[in-house]
Formats: sequence, structure tokens, C-alpha cells
Amino acid sequence: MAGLARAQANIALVKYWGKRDAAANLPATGSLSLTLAGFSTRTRVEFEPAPGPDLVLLDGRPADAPTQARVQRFLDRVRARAGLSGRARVETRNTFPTAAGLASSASGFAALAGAAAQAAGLDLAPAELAALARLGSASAARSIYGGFVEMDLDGATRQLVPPEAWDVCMVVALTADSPKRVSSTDGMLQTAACSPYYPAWLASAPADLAAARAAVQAHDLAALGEVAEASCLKMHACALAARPGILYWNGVTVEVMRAVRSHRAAGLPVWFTIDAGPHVKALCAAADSARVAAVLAVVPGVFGTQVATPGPGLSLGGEDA
Ligand code: 2P0
Repeated sequence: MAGLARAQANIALVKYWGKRDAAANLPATGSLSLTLAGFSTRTRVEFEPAPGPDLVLLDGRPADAPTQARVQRFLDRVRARAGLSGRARVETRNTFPTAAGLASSASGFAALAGAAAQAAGLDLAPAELAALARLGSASAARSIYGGFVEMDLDGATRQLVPPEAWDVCMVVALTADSPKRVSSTDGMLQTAACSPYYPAWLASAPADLAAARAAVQAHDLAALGEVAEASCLKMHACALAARPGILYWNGVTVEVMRAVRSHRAAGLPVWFTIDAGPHVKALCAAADSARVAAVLAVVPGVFGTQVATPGPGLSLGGEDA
């Protein structure tokens, strides 16, 4: 039996960076994200009776060895739970560049969890799908839900505000077209092991999460933007202070950050966040999104902008990938 699922990327406004328990993939900090419409992964999984290595196709091509191994480990958990032993055929397609800091592992493992559970005949509630997705990638648990989503230290994930309830946007400014060099998992493990700022990062995260939660519940964009920029800069400062330092930005990243701040000073309400890659995501009101996209598109070195509205959570079934 085949399983089909679609999930969207999410962008953290309060960042997860560090693991409390690597084996269970539990985060060391809570996080809060916005699931985006349009940045989606569509995945089809089919388990065959015969044993053997899984076949993993990304956008029609066999996945590289580390991705193949990571997907296989994830599917082993699904097989163990469902009592299956055959190999799987996985076909997955993204509507955005993979592994460039656009959270493809979040939409990827959320869609894989949904499709694999369905293919294995497991009937899982959203909370169980989130727990399964988390084992693939912690941020994937947040993509099970739409809109604004919080994940706590136990990995439990819940929707705070549905996508249609608040007219905000994320404008993604693309600053590079090559894959990132340090994966999020490696980057956060190295940060935890070597950064002298890591204890301060952990100690200050709960206050950021509480401030962001309150801002989301009050639909207070300025308060949310302020804490989002602070959480982003703190995460990157912490990673930069590892030995060797982890630098996800390029020069254009910095110029976009400066542009966001100068336009904000001039009266345009916009705030930035950056993940484990060089792209910048700008948070603004939906009514300002065209203007924000226009001012970021002309920053030298930016080769594209995309406006994303709040999007839905995981959907199961539908047409073939
Ligand atoms: C986040 N990131 O909260 C943070 C901010 C990137 C920067 O979660 O090791 O791919 O697979 O659990 O989820 C990206 O890390 O890491 C991430 P694993 P994941 O969105």
C-alpha cells in the first residue's frame, strides 16, 4: 500500500539550537515557528514485501548517501512499529531549493512521517505524527501543524494561532544557490560542545519563547519581530563562538540584515530571521509584503525573493507525487 503526504516548511522565530537528548532528538530549547504556504514537500512511500535497501528519490534522482542513510534509519523505526520488514520506495519533491537553509528537512521529514505511517497502515493522531517526525528532524514536528506553532522541551508540539487568523508574511530573500556546508545537526552539536556562549543561550531561551508566545497570541507584530531578531542573532552568535566558529552567513546576508534595519528605521515594519544557511527571511504584515519584497530584491547580490503567507499543516492522501 502506498502513502502520500504533503507538508510545508516552517521558519522558527524563536530558534531551536542544541539537543537535550540526541538519541531521542529532543531539543535543548523550546521553539516557535510559522509554517509557510507554498514551500512544500510532497512524498510518496510504498513498502514492498521483499527486503533490501530502500530506494530514495529526491526530485527524481537518487538521494546522496547521507540522506539515504538518514531516511533509511527513519523508515526502520516505522517498520519496527508496524511489524514490516520489506524495502521501501520513497519519491519526494520539493518546491524550493533543498539543503540551502530553507528548512527542507522540516517539510521533508513531516511529509515522510505522514506518507510512511500511511503506507505502513499506522493510523496516527497529529501528536503522534509530530513525535514520529521529530525523530527525523526536530523542526519537522512543527510542520505537522499550520500557522504559528510551539514546540516544548519534551518535543510536544501545538498550534498557537491558525494560518488564516493573522495576516502576516515571510519574505524570503535568496542570497546563494549552493548547498550549506555545515548541517544543522552538526552545527548545533558543535555549538553545544565548544561554544562558551551555549549556557547563556540555554538560560535565556525560555524568556524569548514566553515573549514570542504572548506576542503571537496578542497579534503584536512589533513585539514578535523584536524577539525573533534577538533569538536569531543570539543563535548565530552562539554558533560563531564555537571552535572552529560556524558561519552560516555570506556578505549578502549581512547586507539584507542591514537593509531590513534601515527600512524599519525609516518606518517600514519588518524584522529578519536567518536559519542554518545564508538566506534571510523577513517578517512583516501581509499588507507590506510587496514593498518588503521590492526593497530586498534590490539589495546587491540578492537573486530572488519569494513571499510566503502562513500555511497549513500536514495533509495526507491526494494525487501521486
Ligand atoms: C529551527 N533550525 O528552530 C532551527 C533554527 C535551524 C536554525 O531546526 O538535528 O534540521 O534534524 O533535529 O530540525 C534545523 O535543524 O535539526 C533547525 P535536527 P533540524 O528551525
